[in-house]
Amino acid sequence: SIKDTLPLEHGAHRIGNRTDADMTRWRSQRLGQFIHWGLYAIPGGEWKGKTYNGAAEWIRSWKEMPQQEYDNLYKQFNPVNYRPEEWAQQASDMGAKYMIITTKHHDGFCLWPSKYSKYTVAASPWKKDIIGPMVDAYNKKGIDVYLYFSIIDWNQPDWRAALKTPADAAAYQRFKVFVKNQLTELLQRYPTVKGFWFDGTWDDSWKNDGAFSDELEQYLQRLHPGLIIGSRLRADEKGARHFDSNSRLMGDYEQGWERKLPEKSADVHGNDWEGVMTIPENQWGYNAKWTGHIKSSNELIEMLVKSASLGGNFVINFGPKSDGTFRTEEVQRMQEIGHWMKINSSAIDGGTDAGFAKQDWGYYIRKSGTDSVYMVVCNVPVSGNLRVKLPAQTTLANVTSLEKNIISGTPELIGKNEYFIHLDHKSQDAPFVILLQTSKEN
Ligand code: FHN
Repeated sequence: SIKDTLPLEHGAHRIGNRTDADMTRWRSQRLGQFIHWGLYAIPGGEWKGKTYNGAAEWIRSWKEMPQQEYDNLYKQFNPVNYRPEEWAQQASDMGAKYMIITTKHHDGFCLWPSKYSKYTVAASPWKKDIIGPMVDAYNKKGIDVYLYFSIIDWNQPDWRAALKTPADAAAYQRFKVFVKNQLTELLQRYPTVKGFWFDGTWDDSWKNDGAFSDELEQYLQRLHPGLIIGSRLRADEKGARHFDSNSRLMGDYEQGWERKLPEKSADVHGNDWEGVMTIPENQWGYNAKWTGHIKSSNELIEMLVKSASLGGNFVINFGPKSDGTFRTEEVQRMQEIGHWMKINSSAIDGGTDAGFAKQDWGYYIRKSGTDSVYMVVCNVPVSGNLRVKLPAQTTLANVTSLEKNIISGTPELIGKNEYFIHLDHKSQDAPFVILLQTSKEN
């Protein structure tokens, strides 16, 4: 609920979603690939025989690992098997339409040879830029690239989580110049990128400087028209994040859906949104030992479907090994999701909330701006009957399944605007899709 009671200088500057071509494209894409890659892939969640229980990319904050040892890992960064064309090919085969790469995570190590830092790939045995060849390879496959950038930077002496003294304030002033320089550098080096994916913006130092993040966002979007920036970057002048103190979304889409998804359309308030998901529980960077529940391809497909049905994008995270290859579990999921997408992607691309009453068998997805509604069936009823209740004054004009031999006969009218679609066989090993063409009653 929008209160709109406070006059805000650094709150939301736009009401409603962006309607320009870049954001329309983002909205049609729906499936993305996230990649967390950096020095943390070298220890992979282990140090001197001990296992770190947190997220692998946070191992530097573990008391068992001396920070100095972490900060020297760059001397071992040498991904001799890094083949960006293969990465792009497998992302494309998975059906990803965009990707997000960690140019710099919280540790501050830059995967591009930044002229503003000594802690970059240039100082590693690999020496070469990682980002440029990646952007080129993915773009060649028609995949848009977004740059993840952490504001938290454990390597910069001027970075502060909080400003307690005048010296802190002076250091943070310098840090802000450094951030702006790096971001400008990234846009100049990689002009085809579509946006920044900001992270590490929760510290007091950042939250209490809403004026800076606001000016920075406007500056970046002037420099690179169309640039997409989610709601994690900014805080308003009262320190409210994502949504300003009048409950209006800041940034181009809601970026707070991390390892969780909305349940119903009311949860997203009509805003563009994106969910990011790990395959294991909370591991973004490479961890040699995945523990706990590991999501199957079908689970991830169901999450993708749910996201599209609620008008959002779904981004699956991968954490490559330090040599530049992907673990088999990840390769397998990319292939399985890709296999599913080859048959069913028309239900996902440009998908949005259908506005139909939810049914227990799964999710409805409307092809945006059309009368085509896809049913994605994730739970088959033992009766073999799929209930479809259309909105008032709507009739079912045509029903087809994207895979053959799924539907038996024609839909049975069982009530006003209500049907059973009968299944030919009930056993399925993956979600399946039925396309409904509806028309308005005269
Ligand atoms: O701390 C990070 C984490 O390592 C990872 O990068 C995720 C991705 O959304 N973001 C932060 C936690 O919110």
